[in-house]
Amino acid sequence: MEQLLQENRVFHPPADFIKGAAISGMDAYHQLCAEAETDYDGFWARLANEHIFWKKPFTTVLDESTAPFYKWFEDGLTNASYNCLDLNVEKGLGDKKAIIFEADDGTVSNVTYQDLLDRVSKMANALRKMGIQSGDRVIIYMSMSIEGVVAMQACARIGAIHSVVFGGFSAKSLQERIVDVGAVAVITADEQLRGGKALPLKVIVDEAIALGDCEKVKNVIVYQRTGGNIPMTAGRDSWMHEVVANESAVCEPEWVSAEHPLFILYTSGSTGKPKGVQHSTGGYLLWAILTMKWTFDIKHDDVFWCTADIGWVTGHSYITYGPLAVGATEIVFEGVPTFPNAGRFWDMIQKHKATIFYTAPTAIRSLIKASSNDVAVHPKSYDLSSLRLLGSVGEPINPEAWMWYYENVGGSRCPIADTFWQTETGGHMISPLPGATPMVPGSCTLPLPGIMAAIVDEVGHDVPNGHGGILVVKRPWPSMIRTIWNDPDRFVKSYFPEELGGTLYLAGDGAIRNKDNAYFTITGRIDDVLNVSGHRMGTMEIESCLVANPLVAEAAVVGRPDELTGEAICAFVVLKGGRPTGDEAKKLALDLRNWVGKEIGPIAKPKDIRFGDNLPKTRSGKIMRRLLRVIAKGEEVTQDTSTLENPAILDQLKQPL
Ligand code: 6R9
Repeated sequence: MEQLLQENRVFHPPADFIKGAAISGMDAYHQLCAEAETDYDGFWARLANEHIFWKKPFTTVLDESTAPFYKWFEDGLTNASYNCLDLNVEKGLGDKKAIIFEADDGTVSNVTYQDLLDRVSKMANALRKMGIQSGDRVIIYMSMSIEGVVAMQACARIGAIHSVVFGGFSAKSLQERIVDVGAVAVITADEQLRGGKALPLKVIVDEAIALGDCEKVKNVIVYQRTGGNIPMTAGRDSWMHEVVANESAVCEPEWVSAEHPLFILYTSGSTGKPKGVQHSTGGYLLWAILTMKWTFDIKHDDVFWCTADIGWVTGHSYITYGPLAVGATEIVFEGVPTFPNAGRFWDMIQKHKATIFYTAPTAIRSLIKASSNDVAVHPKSYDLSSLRLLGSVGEPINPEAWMWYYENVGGSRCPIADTFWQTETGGHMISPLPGATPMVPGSCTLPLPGIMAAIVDEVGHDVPNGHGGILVVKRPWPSMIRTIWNDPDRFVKSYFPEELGGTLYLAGDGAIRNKDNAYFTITGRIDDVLNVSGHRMGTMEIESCLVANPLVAEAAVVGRPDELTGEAICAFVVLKGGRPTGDEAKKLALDLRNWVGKEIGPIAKPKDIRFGDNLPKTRSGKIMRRLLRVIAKGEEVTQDTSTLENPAILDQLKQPL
């Protein structure tokens, strides 16, 4: 154990993997990095010409004239859906399986590239018939399904900008996004099935629209998943199967500038409301393709499985766009990893002969726990010999979980790509390359070729290896965030802060590079963003929600380390009616948890709630979160509390309910 935590074990990629890999060996990696260093524009132009179909070729590569609003390949015309579907059919892959869909109950259905092209074209024609045009925004509020991918691709085909909202989000969260993005249509399903239970979707869309300011929404298109009884509003709502029924399977794509927005995806920032991260078409797609080839070493015969939801960026880049753009066969899974039992992932890998498996540390940790005393759901009870590569994403993977994943899932033969990236980066930034980079458990190793990642201090100066600092990217890259929808000032302030000189992209994570090999290790967020089970949440969002409850006077939210979910949410709450105790406190804590679940979504529910007569504040009235973090961890406060106005409050807050 000691040994593992010191991270001094190095795992080399297997020789036969190196032989066939897209980037084969460290020399090949260094060569690509050198090409980018020597001629940055030339490097990206070469790759964009080799990997993307351009209806009209670009003549400019990187335009920095309005930095940090960078533009890439701007006068080139392309279409993401054409690159993902038509191109593969034209290459003769029409009969190849594009998606193997496994439903919650285990039912399997397959679609080929030709099927998918037909379905996307019909849906795109239907959207056009509703008057939806290039540049219009469409909200997609669906669970994992072929139809979800079809909806996204259909938007891309006609140049409409999709904004997918995770199916677990509340009516309020959905409404805020509908309003902020100015959506003209919502695509949803009657209900979703997860873990054997039917959960509402369409009813939540109705609730969201009823909250107001959604007048722009002229159409709600409903995929019939369960056949559950749901209300339909005449003149606004229609069934997906009905609107596509008589449409042609031929749909001319909208040829858009490489800079045309492909999607907007909301994510948590450190303060205020969620940010609508806007991505481009050309640069984004280029990186989705390249990382499929470089990080995942995707080959014609691979069966690729990314377990993410389409509501997260991982589902965009590594379900809807990347795998299809490279003509791969991929698995799309509707359900949850623990239903009907915690062997579901292993059973599916065995059944579908998955070769590449990409999941999150939180899932790995929960499956380690579930299989520790139940051999039936342990990976060793399944035939996982089809696997050749594993991936991890969403949060740091601790060395113990890495080792378990490597040995038990990968049979000590599969490299692990620990991919560090963000909603804002569009695709992988720092990751081992499976046919090149020697791996160290817990380290995401080295930046991908062309990604100028570095570690700096608070004023933007480089720090030497071995010293912790702030993770930045020094040069713009094609798949980077273009702006925050409706809020360009916030884009500049959040990602290119003055304090760092205004030209460095600030990721929001702390990191350190190893002295010997310059490997990166991510040490966690430097802002007030929590990472719970790989999901980003702002402490402010949860605090505002708690304070919006009529009983609550004040609230402070912090994270504490949690074995399963990485971080857990702890809320310190002051009630208007005074501090409750005993059963009353327990009941109120439950009510507040449910309140947050209803207002934001179940993943935002605080794990711990503590009540106090007050919160620890400085004399100038600032809540001292560093003290709350210590208390949340259950540790003794040894820090200086001399600036605290009301030190006695700490003892009160230490007491669990
Ligand atoms: C893709 C995605 C981004 C934040 C990021 C960081 C954390 C993601 C990680 C990782 C360590 C990794 N993160 N991958 N930390 N190692 N391999 O997760 O996007 O939801 O925007 O979250 O997640 O803190 O800043 P997103």
